[in-house]
Amino acid sequence: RLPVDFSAIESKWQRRWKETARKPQALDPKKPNYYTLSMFPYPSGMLHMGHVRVYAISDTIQRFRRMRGYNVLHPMGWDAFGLPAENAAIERGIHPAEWTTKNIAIMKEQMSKLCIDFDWSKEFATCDPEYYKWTQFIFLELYDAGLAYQKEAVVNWDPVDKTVLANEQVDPEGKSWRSGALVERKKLKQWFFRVTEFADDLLKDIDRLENWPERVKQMQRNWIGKSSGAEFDFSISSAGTHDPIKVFTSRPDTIYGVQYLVLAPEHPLVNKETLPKEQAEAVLGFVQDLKKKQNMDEAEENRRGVFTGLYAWNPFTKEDIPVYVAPYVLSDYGTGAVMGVPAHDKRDFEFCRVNQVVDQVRFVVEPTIQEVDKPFDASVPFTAQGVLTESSGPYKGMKSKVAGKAIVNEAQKMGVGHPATQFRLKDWLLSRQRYWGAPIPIIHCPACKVVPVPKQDLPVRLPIDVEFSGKGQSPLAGKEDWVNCTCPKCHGPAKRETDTMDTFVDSSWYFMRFTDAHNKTLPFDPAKASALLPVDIYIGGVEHAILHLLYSRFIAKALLKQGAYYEAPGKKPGHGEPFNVLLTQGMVHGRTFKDPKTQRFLKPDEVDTTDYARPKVISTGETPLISFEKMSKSKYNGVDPVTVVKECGVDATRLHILYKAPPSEVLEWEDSSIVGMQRWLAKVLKLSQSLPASAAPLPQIDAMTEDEREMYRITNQTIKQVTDTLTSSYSFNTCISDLIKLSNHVSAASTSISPGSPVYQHAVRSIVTMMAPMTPAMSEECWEAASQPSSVFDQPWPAFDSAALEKSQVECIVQINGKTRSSIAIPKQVVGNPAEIEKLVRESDAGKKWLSDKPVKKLIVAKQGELVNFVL
Ligand code: ANZ
Ligand code: ZN
Repeated sequence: RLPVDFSAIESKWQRRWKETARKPQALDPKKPNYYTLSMFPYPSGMLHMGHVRVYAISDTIQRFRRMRGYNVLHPMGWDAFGLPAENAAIERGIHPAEWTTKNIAIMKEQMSKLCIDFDWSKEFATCDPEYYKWTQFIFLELYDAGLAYQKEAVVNWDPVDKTVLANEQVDPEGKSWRSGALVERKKLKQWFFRVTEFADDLLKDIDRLENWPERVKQMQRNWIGKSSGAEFDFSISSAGTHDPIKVFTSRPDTIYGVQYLVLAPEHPLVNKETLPKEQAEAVLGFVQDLKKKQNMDEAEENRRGVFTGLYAWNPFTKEDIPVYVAPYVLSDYGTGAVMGVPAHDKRDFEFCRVNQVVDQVRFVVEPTIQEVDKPFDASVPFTAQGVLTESSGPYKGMKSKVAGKAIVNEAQKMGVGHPATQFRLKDWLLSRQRYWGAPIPIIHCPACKVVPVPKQDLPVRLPIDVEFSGKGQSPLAGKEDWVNCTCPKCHGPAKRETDTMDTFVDSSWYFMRFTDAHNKTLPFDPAKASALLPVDIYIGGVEHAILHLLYSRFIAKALLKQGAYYEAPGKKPGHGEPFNVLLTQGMVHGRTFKDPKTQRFLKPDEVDTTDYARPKVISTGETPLISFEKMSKSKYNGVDPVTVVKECGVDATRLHILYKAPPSEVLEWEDSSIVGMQRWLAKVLKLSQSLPASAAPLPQIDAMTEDEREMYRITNQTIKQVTDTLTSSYSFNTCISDLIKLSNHVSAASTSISPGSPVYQHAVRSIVTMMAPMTPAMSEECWEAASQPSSVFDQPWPAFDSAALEKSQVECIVQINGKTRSSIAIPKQVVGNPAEIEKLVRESDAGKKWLSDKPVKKLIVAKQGELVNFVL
C-alpha cells in the first residue's frame, strides 16, 4: 500500500476549490484569449473512458493556458436531442425530456469527480428552448438566404409500423429494427441545406487548416470529391423531339470510344411518354422491379440493365448509339446519365460484356510506353491516361490531357459540350420525421404555401404531451392541436411543419453559443463571438472527422456570408474557419480474454487475473487469448471510469491516460500500470515535503556548484520541453516522462545537494507547477506541503533560462606549431583569458609532454576557445 491517501487529498481540494471558486468574469482585455473545447457529449447517462480521455486532454491544455496568463474559455454542455431518448420513451415509457434531464444530472455528477475545470456558467443543453430557439433562428437565416429549401427525397419506410425509420433503425439485411418488415424506399418532401453552394470554399479552405491532422483533411477532401471534366450533349436521333441527353464525364479524351449511353432508372426520360412504345413496358417493368429487389449482390446489381429502344447521336464519331437504363448510374450524381466507354472504364466494360451491347470494344487510348514483353491486352479495359489511337481521328497521337482539352474546345465550338466540374458532396438533408429534435420553424398555408415562422414568434416549442408508440405518424404529426395554427401572412388556417431538425444542426453552431451562452436577443453577440472564435483547440473523436466538422464549417461560412454576426462590426471578415487546432483523440481499448478452444469472450469472473501478466481460465486452468479491443458489453472488457477513479484516484487516472499513449493513438487500458503513476505522485509529494518553509532566490549560474549546475540545466531543459509540448505538440506522454526523469534526478541528487539549496527547491517547485495542469489535486497538495502560499494555479509558469543549457565547458583542440596534439576541456569563463588557458594546458598530460617548460612565442585562441595554437 502507498503511504498517501489520494482520495482524501482529492476531496480536500475539491472542497477548497468550491469555496474559492472564481466568479465567472468578463474577458480581461489585457490578456490574450484562448478557447479550449472538447466535443460536448450526448447525455447517454454513462461516462465512459473515451469521455475521460478527451476531458483529461482539454483540461490539461486549458489549465496550462490559464497559468500562462490567458483568458480561457473551457465550457461544457449537452448534445441532448436525438433518437435514443425517443427510443427510451417508446420502450420504457419515460418522456424523452425526463430521460435526458436525468442522464444529464448523472453525467454531471460523474464529471465532477474528475477534477475538470469546466466553466459551468456557460452550460446549456441543445434541447433547452432557449437554445433551440436560436437553432430555429439560424434555420430561418439560412432560409432567407436561399440556403434552406424543400425537395423530394427517399426515406426508409416501415410498411408494418407505417413509420419513417432512421438509417440506424434499419438492420444490415434491410429490415426494420422493430417490426422486422423489409424496409421500403419512399419519396417524401424534405428540407435541405444548400451545402453545395460552398463546395468550392469548403474544399479550398482545407488548405488553411494547418493545424488539423492530415488524415482528417484528406477525408474531408474525399467527401467533397471534386471532379473536373466535361458535359456533352447527345441528341436523340430516333425520337427527334426530345432534349439532348447530357452526360458528365471525367474523361473527355475518350469521346471516340463512346459506344452507348446509360440513364439512371430515375432519369426523366425514363417514362411512358418519352420511351418508344414497343419498349416502354419492359423498361418500366425493369425499373419497377429494381425498387422491389432487396439485398441483391452489389456486383450483380451493377451489371443489370435494359435497352430503351432509343438511339443517341455521338457528335464526334457521328454514329447512332443505343441508350440503356441501368442502376449502376446514380440519379443524383452529375447529370444522371453516362457515356458508356467500355474500352476504358471498368463498369462500362463489365456492363457491355454481360448485356452484349456491342460486338467489338473500341480502344481509343493506349499506354504511352508499351512494354515489349507485355503486349496490349484487349480483354481488359485500359483505364489509365495515355496516348490517343487512330480510332480518335484528328486527335490521334495526342496525350490524354491535351486531347481532352482540344475535344472539349471543339465541342464548345459545335455547341455540344463545355467544361464542367462535379462534386460528390450533396446538400444536407436535415428533415427528421422524429419528435425529439428542434421543430423546423415553417408553416404550410393552403394559400401562401411555405411561410417561415416570424422570428419574434420563436421558439416553436415541442409539445410535451404526445404519444410514443413507434408506429404510425411521428408524434408531432399526430398532435392535432399543435399542428393546426394560423398563417402568419393571411391569418387563415394553416399547419405546422412536423419534421424536426437533424441533431447535427444543433451541434454545428454550439461552439458559437458558448461565447455568449445566455444571450436573449441573438444567438450570440458578434463582438463576444469574434473575440473568442475561432476555437483555439478542438478535441474530440475522429468519428466526427467528416460530418460534424464539415457541417460546422458550412454553418460558420454561411453565417459569415450573411454578415449578421460572427465577425465583430469593423473587424475584417475572415474566411469563417471555426476551428484552429484540431486534436482527434484515439479510442480507449480494453483487455479481452477469449477461451483458447471455443474463442468465446470470457467474463471477468471466468478469469483469474491475480497475476496480471499471467491470467488463467478458472474452469480449465488454461491461458486465455488476450487482446485489446474497443470496449463493449459483448466483450466484457469495459472499464468504468467512476470505479477506477474511486479506487486509484483522479490524478493517477488522468496521468495514466495521458501517459499510456500519444493523444491521437489507441490507448490500451491496463489497470495494472496505474500504480506506477501513484508511486510517482507519492514521490513528488515526498520531495515537496522535504523543502524548507521559505524559498531562497536562485544564485547566478557561475556561483552554483557543479552538481547544482547540472540540476539547473536538467530543470530548464524540462521546462522547455514541457512548455513546448503543452503549447503545440500535445504529446503528453513525453512530457510526463520528462517530469519523471527530472524528479528521479532530484531524488538521486539529494545526497550531494541539500533541500536547502535554492537550485534544488527551484527544481521541485518547477515539477509541482508543471504537473499541475495534469494532476490538479496532488499538485495543490504538494504546493501546500512545500509551504507555499495560495494555489499552485495562481503561480506563474516556470520561466525558461536558456543560459542554463549553455555548456559550462568547451572542448578545446590543442595545437603546437600548427600540429594537433591533444584536446582538453576548459571552463567556459576561461575562454577569453589566454594566460589561464596556457596554465590549464601546461597542467594537462599532453601539455607536460609537448610544452614542458618551453617558452611560448605566440598563443592563438580561435573558434571561441575550441582551438588553441601554441607557437613555440
Ligand atoms: C466516360 C468515362 C470514360 C468515364 C472513362 C470514366 C472513365 P468521378 O471521377 O467520380 O467524378 N459517371 C458520371 N455520372 C455518373 C453517374 N450519375 N453514375 C455513375 N457513374 C457516373 O466519376 C466520373 C465518371 O463516372 C464519369 O466519367 C462517368 O464515366 C461516370 F474511361 O465517362 B466517365
Ligand atoms: Zn397564408
